[in-house]
Amino acid sequence: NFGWTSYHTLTEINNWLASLATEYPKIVTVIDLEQKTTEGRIIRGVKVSYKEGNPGVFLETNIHAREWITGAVSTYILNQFLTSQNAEIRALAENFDWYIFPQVNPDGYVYSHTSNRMWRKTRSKTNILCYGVDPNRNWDHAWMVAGASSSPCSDSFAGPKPFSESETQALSNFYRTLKNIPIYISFHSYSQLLMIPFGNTTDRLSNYDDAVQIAKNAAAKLKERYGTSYKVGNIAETIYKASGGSIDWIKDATDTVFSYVYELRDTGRYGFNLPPDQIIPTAEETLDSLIVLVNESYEKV
Ligand code: 0X9
Ligand code: ZN
Repeated sequence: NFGWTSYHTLTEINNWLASLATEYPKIVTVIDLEQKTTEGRIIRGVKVSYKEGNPGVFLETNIHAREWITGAVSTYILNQFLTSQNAEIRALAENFDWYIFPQVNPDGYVYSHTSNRMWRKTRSKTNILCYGVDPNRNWDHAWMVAGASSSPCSDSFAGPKPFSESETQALSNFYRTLKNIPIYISFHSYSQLLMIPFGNTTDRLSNYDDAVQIAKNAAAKLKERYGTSYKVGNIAETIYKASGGSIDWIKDATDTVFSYVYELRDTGRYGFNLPPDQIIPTAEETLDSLIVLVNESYEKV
């Protein structure tokens, strides 16, 4: 049975997503992206829609394979949207159409289970010695401009060209087919940060003041439950310069008004190996913050 006291395999997650569509046929639709991964796997997400005409929110998680907490938190949130009796969670679930893709780098995720727990990248072969491209350096925005490597053996290898990866192609091509998605959110780990574009420059977005204020309000809400502190700001000034990330392309190349990236727990004690007993508390506090982040962002669209 699916739960949040341990981390799940890709197969368990994909089967669980399919089971939701059976259990909630009027609300949940499985979305298998048209393009498969390098190793031929399906990239599966769901759309949760309670009514016609809702604005959309897109949630992308685990683009970096080893960041297991991110996919665990997005499935927890998805489950809450379907089962919670809390009024604020119900409103968030029912007043937006949610596109939730828990595992957008399935090959890497499988590899992080079977071979190397610390695997980050995709599993494409650009070099005989070293596999994989950093899928969060591969999007076609300021590609290879900052904090990205042209060496196939590097963990931040941006790829031979923008959108070289099946996975970033699959996701960006699908995203372009969607309409009315004012908000995009990506979960990474770890560091406890909540950031806005861009990764290549500290230049301010036209809606920088709103985005930062909203993110600060969301981080304040997050802290209320367990005291977890998050830092807020532009990517380049908060973590480091890093270009070619998903939220930057989404903000620059599509009509999406607000895009955010979380770096979930912790700050380094366990790092990517966050113990499974922290899945539920991390998910609860993150969902607390999302209620603020999404509602306040939508007011400013
Ligand atoms: O380096 C990254 O891609 C992210 N940090 S992580 O430790 N999870 O790898 C930061 C993402 C910043 N986002 C963009 N550069 N768009
Ligand atoms: Zn990451």
